[in-house]
Amino acid sequence: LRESFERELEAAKNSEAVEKLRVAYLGKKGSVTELLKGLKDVSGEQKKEMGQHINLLKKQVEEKIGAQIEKIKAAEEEALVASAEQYDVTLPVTEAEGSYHPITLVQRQLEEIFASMGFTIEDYSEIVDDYHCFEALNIPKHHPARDMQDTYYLENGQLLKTHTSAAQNAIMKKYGAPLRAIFPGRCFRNEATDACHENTFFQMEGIMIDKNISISNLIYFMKTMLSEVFERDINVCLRPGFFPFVEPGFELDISCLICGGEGCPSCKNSGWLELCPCGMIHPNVLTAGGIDPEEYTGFAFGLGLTRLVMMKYGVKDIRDLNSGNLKALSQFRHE
Ligand code: FA5
Repeated sequence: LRESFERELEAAKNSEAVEKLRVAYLGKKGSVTELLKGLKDVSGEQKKEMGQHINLLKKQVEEKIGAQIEKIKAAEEEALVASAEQYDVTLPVTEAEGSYHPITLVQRQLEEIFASMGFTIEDYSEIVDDYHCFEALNIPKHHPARDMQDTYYLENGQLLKTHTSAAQNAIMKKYGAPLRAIFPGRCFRNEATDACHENTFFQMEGIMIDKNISISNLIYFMKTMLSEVFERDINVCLRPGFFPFVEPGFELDISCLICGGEGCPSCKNSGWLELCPCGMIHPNVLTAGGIDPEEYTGFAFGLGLTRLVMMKYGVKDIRDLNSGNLKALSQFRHE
């Protein structure tokens, strides 16, 4: 039996053939299984001895089949790699198939708008520490405001940036005042997703610090940004909002452009979408950034970039933007 098994195993060149062999020897009615069943008719010492032999044979058959499967898998993978090598990546393409992601398109448009108003564009890490994400923003440890954002903590004690405000302190320290900067970035929050919430989304932060900056400057920049991005009139609602790093703070909502303000899943049936919280930078935050709040004031805003893209392009479900669905994304071709 052992000999015939080894012969057949040698001949089994693909996983299907090995599986057939496994069934033929180890399956319910397989030869080895039948041998084991036959033990019931043998008695005494002989039963013990035969039992040991058959079990050893069973173990060897199992091991050899396992090894053969590994060998075949490796050969199949190698064949796959070899066939991939047949593509000639140096051939010129007849037509470019790629397109920019709509978030990239809107981010670039915003960068242009703000650069034309004297803002610099800053980059910042996605992995940050507690100090930058919270403490430097006037959110001490155990402050209830930390519960406003469900944070992903890393094993080394650092965390994934929950908001672009996490870069404020470093940028203030880098440039001092006066200062105008925007910093787009990806944010992460451990929250349940729905049509207007993702666990990974983009924001774009902006800060402007100078002598005599007031709420009217803030309103002017918000209005300019929105009218240039949407290229049409939109309804905006500015209402008080609480964030420990601004005083006073505001929520800037826009009338939902998916339903025209009637209410739909994209705006949780309210007709409005929270888009760009903002406010006057809290003196404690300026101080932590090395800027004297007696001399300088400033505003900050945290634009929900992914939501802005939803509204601009009429994307009903925010999750579509992270889906990587090329068919859906390729409609946003850049002229
Ligand atoms: C903040 O993150 C503050 N850092 C914003 C800020 C900056 C306030 C500067 C004042 C001064 P909030 O958690 O509300 O605030 O998020 C800001 C915006 O990001 C929201 O209005 C929304 O448009 C977007 N946003 C927040 N959570 C999500 C999410 N889960 N999915 C998609 N967009 C989101």
